[in-house]
Amino acid sequence: MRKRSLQGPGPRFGGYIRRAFSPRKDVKDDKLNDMPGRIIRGMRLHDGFLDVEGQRGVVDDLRRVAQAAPFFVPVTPRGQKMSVKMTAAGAFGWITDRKGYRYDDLHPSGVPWPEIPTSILAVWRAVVPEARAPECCLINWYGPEAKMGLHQDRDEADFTQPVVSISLGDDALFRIGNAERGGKTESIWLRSGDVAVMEGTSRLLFHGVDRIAAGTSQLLDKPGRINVTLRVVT
Ligand SMILES: O=C(O)CCC(=O)C(=O)O
Repeated sequence: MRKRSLQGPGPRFGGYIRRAFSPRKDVKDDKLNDMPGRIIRGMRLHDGFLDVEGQRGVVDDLRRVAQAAPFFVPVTPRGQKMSVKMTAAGAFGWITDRKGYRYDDLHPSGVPWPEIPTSILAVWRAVVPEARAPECCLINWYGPEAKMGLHQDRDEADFTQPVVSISLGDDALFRIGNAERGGKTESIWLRSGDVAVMEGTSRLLFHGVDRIAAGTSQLLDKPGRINVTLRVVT
């Protein structure tokens, strides 16, 4: 399939990924292990993984993706509009409409998805160096009122492969639950530049976003949040 190249001015592998990980003072019970990042229910959270320059670079690259593959309002199989807008890059985009949840190799307008920007691939390689290359870079736009219900990421074929999530813009209250629906959940604030990895025991945990704290970040040109999730699909 023909793919348009949408890379920015070039990889910024040098300084934009923070090498010094300092746990936040507001975070209690940090359980650090041999890789940087703290563990919450098996999910690895790299606080402040991207510095502001790195975040801006990723946002610029995402603007180019959205020019080629515009954000759309997804509709659940029951016909309910989701509150986030979505687009994607990579070989596949995740979509939902009356026909169901699925990966598709075309944007709903019929054009192929753009390539995953190198600035985003660099994050994947840094945090999950052993994993296969991501095939989907799902991009969610949260306006101030948007949220995402508790769900599992399970439309992929190989659950041994991780899901990597990058937060940009306003803070989000992220809820993480269990491998089955129900039971106790835990909530944490995800902030701009944070990177979360769900793999192993956390790969199939229910998770969602309860709310956005509008105006907590100046990264984007309006209140809201972008979340990027990278997945291996096949
Ligand atoms: O916005 C987030 O942090 C989570 C996004 C998510 O759960 C998803 O795209 O499946």
